[in-house]
Amino acid sequence: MKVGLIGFSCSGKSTLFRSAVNTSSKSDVAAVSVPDTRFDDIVDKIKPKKVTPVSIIFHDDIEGFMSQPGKLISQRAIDHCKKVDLLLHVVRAFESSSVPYYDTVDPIRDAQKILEELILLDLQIIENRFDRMKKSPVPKKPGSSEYIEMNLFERLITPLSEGIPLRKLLQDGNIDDNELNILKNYQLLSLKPIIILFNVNESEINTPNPNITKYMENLSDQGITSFTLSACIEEEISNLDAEDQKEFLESLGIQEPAKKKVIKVIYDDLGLMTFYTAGEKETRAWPIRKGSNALKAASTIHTDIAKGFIRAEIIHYKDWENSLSWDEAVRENKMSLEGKEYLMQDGDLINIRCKS
Ligand SMILES: Nc1nc2c(ncn2[C@@H]2O[C@H](COP(=O)(O)OP(=O)(O)O)[C@@H](O)[C@H]2O)c(=O)[nH]1
Ligand SMILES: [Mg+2]
Repeated sequence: MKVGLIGFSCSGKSTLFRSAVNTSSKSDVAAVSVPDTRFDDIVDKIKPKKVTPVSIIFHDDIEGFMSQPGKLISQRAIDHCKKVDLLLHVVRAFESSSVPYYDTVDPIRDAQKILEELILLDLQIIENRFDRMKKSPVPKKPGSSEYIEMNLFERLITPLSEGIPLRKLLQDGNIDDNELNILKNYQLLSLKPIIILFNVNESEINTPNPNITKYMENLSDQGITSFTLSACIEEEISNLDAEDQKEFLESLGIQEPAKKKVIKVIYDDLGLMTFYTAGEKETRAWPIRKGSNALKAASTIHTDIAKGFIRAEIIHYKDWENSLSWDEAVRENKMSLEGKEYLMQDGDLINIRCKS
């Protein structure tokens, strides 16, 4: 799972990137572990030799938007957006005379500009493809994939021209699974989940500007989650040890760093949940799409395990929580034996019986 930070230059992307990945290195790609108290508890009890939490790969955008005069997004920035699964748009909402900006600070304008630009880029691709298909002399048999694609693209032009992102059309059930598979070939940007982070003045983290709050409600109606945070404060927090962090958060009147909340939402927006394999050699948390079955979980672990699948032993974390070990939970009848079609639940611990 790749997450790409996007936004105008000097909006605070790299500051946030450093605070999320806890590094001062110059690399623009880094893995971040997903905070998970259930996993911490499992590891605490099992004390395995190796611990592997779920991680998300963050990609900073070194260049930022508006790096070319007259062009909102450079080809490099477009390619950066295409290669990730979720866009994290950092919007400048802090004032600073020492940090230059391309224009006055106007967070709503910037957030809106980028949302519109992503739609326009998709519209161009879809219109071009539709025109080419329409002009092509090859007949398109009703029911063929070309036929479905041409009809789909024709249908998408109007809503995109009206500023409706593909993400919303999908959410509202206007794109079916078959059509979604076609769209996936085109790396369309308004189809990707997006989260907007308003990087506000340090004094405003608990009392954001009412215009921003109102706009955030508007975004929420469109199915877009947004947060206000201060990149500078996040960076300060990430440089403190656990004890000092707690004190600092209390002094700011906040419970947890924004980073934690944002990672949770990223995970949710990507449609993911977690299952665990709790071994003494290695205890690992695995991400899986919500609605996946036990066979999918097996293939996430290893294709050979999926091939030899016999049964899945499942104990849900809630049932496992008060047991000291897997064996004890089994003795207490907390384990169920499930087949390939069993629908995995967020928090399942799994052990797969398979032919080797
Ligand atoms: N006052 C203030 N300055 C910030 C904040 N976030 C970033 N900056 C400063 O803005 C400048 C640009 O930040 P950077 O993270 O490099 O922005 P990027 O171009 O979007 O990657 C740096 O000097 C940061 O210290 C903030 O929340 N408040
Ligand atoms: Mg940067």
